[in-house]
Amino acid sequence: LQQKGSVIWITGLSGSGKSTLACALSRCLHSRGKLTYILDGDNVRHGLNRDLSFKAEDRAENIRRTGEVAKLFADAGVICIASLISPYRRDRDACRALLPDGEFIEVFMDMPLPVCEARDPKGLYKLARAGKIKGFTGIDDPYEPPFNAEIVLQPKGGVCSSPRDMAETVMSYLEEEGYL
Ligand code: GGZ
Repeated sequence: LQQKGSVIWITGLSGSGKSTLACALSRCLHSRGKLTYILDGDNVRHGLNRDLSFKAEDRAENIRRTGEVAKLFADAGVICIASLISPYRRDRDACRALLPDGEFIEVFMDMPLPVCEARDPKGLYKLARAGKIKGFTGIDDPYEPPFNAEIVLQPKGGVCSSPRDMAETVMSYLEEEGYL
C-alpha cells in the first residue's frame, strides 16, 4: 500500500460549510487516487453516537469516539475526513494527541456567525433564536476557535470562497506538505 493515512479534522459552526467541504475534498482526493472516508457529525450521531446529546460532556464524548474511529481509519491507510462542530479546543487537541505528529490536520472554517445564521440550511438557528433549541453553538453555547489550525478558511473581502476553491486550498496544503 502506497498511501499513508491521516486525519483531516474540519471544525466550525453549524452552517459554516464543513460537510460541503468534506464532500468536495473527498472528491478531489479520489481523483488523485486516494482512499478517503468521511465521518460527519450529523451522520455519526445517527449511529455510533446516537446515545449522545449536545451538553458539553456528551459533545466531548462525541468528539472522543469520532477521534478514535478516525485514528483507526488513519492506521488502515485511509485519509479520514472528520467534520464536526467540535466546539471545545480541549476535545480537538485530545484527538490530535491520538495521532503521530503531522497526521492530524486541523481545518478551521472561520465563518462569521451572521453568515452561518443567514444560511441556516435546516432552520436550526431560527429555532435556537426562538428558544426552541437550547444550547445551540454560537447562540447560547460556546465555540472555541483553534489557536494553531494547520489551515484557516475565511471569506476574502467579505466574499466566501466556493466549496471547490476551499477544497483546492486544502489540496495545495496537502501537496506542499507531501501528503499526496
Ligand atoms: C449545535 C446542533 C445542536 C446544538 C442539533 N448545537 O449543521 P447541522 O445541524 O446539520 O449539524 C449540526 C449537528 C452538530 O453535530 P456535531 O456532532 O458536529 O456537534 S458537536 O461536535 O458539537 O458534538 C446541527 C445539529 O447537529 N445540532 N442541535 N445544540 N448543533
